[in-house]
Amino acid sequence: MITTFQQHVSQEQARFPGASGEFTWLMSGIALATKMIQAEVRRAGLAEILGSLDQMNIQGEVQQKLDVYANEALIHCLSLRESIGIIASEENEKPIILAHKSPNARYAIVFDPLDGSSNIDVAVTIGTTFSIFRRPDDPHAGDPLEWVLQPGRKQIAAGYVVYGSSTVLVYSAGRGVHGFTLDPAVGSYILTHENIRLPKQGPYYSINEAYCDKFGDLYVNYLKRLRSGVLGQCYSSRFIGSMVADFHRTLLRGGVFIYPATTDFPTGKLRLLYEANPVAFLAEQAGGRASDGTQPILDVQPHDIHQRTALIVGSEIEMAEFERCVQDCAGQRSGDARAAT
Ligand code: AFP
Repeated sequence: MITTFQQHVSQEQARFPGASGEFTWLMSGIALATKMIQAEVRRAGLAEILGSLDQMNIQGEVQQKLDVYANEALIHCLSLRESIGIIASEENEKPIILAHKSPNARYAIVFDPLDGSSNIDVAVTIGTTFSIFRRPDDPHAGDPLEWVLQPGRKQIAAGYVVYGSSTVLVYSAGRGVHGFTLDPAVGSYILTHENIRLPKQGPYYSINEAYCDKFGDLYVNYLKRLRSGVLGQCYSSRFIGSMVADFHRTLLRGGVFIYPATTDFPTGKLRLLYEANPVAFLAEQAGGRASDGTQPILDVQPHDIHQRTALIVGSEIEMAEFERCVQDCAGQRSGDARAAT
């Protein structure tokens, strides 16, 4: 028997007595929008939708036409859901405030409509990431931004869709991580990866190594240790340049994905809300870990919706080794400081 994404979400929701069905309805909005996006992605070369719009988005990046389409598809499909009080998109400077004052508005949703968009024109895997928060206890108090400026630990669900050799939706609502592959013949996401567990150790590390002169000794030493065989194996490297695709491989095969702070991006390049939080939630649900270099990503209190962060995410063994390197580095620094006094 096949299980569709819709059936799976409904079954999950049915476990909660008194659930209104609004969460299922919200997730169906994500499913619909991502099917629309994947249809455009598949036709990209044909539909003359390739290329840039020659305009900058809030992050100072050139917006791609597909970015704009993906953003509009998600906003359109989700803003019809009365249960959503606020939407924050990587593509919009400010959050879109919907019915946040209505008692029916119970959720905030944040998303990156098209992650890895510099890969669009070269037919490389890209994706959509999303995360969902419940409204704060007192939805009428204070700034509506409070709905989205919650630590990642408060996400009630998160996920992504990769538009690769197949289209795969991966999500967790706090009860394991599940993957669904789009069957283009019937237009439904079908459960293909039930209860995904991140392997304890994997064969790959994934980092843009061309920046090794731009990230600190901590990361240089960590990579050296991975290459040295100290973890009982030789590593191979993979880096696609679409975080969602790099994370998808890491989730299924194990290993570690790293985007450290660099001299160009001193606080990291990836966005905490749209990119790091959803993958950290999935990684922890699947038995892995995610850090910003100093603390678990999910414990970071955001102060800005477009805040950037460093991200190290992956399997238990590689993450434990990373933490060991952090401690060594701190020990080295305090030793150096003592020697200097
Ligand atoms: P784009 O959406 O501009 O392609 O950026 C993608 C991304 O934020 C993330 O998905 C990649 O992991 C990272 O950038 C790649 O950045 P570098 O090109 O600096 O390695």
